[in-house]
Amino acid sequence: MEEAKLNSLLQILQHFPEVGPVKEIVALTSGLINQTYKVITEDPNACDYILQRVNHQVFTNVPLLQRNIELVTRHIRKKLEERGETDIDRKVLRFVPTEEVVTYYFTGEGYWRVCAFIPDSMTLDAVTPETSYLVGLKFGEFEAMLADIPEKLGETIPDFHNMEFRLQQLQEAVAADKAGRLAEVQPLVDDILKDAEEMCSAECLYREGKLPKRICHCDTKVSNMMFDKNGEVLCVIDLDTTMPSFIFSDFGDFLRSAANTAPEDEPDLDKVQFNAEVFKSFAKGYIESASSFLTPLEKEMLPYAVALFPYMQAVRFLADYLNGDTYYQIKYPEHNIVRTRAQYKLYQEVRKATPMMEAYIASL
Ligand code: GN1
Ligand code: MG
Repeated sequence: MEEAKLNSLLQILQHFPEVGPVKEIVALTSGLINQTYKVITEDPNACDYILQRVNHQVFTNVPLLQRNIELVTRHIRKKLEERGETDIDRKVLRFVPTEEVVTYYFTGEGYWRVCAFIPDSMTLDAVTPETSYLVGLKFGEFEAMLADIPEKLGETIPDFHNMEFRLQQLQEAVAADKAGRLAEVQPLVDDILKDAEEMCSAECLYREGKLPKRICHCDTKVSNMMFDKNGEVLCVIDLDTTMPSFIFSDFGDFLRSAANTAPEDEPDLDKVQFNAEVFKSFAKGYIESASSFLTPLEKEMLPYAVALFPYMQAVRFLADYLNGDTYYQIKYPEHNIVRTRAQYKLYQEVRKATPMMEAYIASL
């Protein structure tokens, strides 16, 4: 890392008095939205940290976002203490306060935060049916622990997983055709829009008072879960989108990455298949720990959730492609349309698997 960059990061760290003398700062590059660094301290017995700049173009209200995170982590910590858990700092994230006793520092240009790094932990890029059962248990438990949080959390990205809103954004992108790409993708747009009404059923049921919103993680991909060296699940990370949503968000978005046999941007559509074994073990774990709060309708609609997320992601990638790639970082010009096709293919595979999913959930 160049000297000037390092010095500016060290200067930011000065506002977090807990952080001791720093030995090294390493950039971590896996996230697409925030900038992330690992801060290694000089004292080998002292804590290391994760330093992050929160993207405030995407998360426009960082104080609200950090307030959500503080409330959520405090509530989970309390639950773990009440249960008599040991080693709690490995089971819930701990954000470090600034001298102003908030958990973010604004430099005038950007918002920064510091989180204690959990030693001997790792993330995974893929799951086996065995790990997805444990991850299912954990996500259900995460939601169950937050079911009685007394404070009201804000929406860090309003309408984030609102299918009607995402379709409206797509319709606007189609109408504007800013990048002149519509003609080339019109057949795909038509195919996707055919299922629009059906995919919005959660919003309709919500308006009819039949579906609740609960505190969900809303970014439950495989890589947002920490494991210890033995592969045991420790905790959920990346809490930026933790907010009120349908429980479909966590169930569906996890399987969108975990039960896809290919990456989310796989160009060879034959490789994009739905892994039924991962679905079954995740569903089993999730329903086990979420059964304390799930309503019969929520449970019955879990197969819909599995279809909803690749569908929503296809809609979001397609809108960004039509808008000229302004939201998602891309690695090549066609990236967003390749992603769209891969997510739409996964959606079609999930639809084919729906009778199997319904029968399996009914059997639990
Ligand atoms: C974004 O940056 P990352 O990978 O955590 C997006 C998710 C999408 C995902 C698709 C705030 O998440 O909603 O599912 O890309 N996050 C935001 O890979 O838009
Ligand atoms: Mg994220």
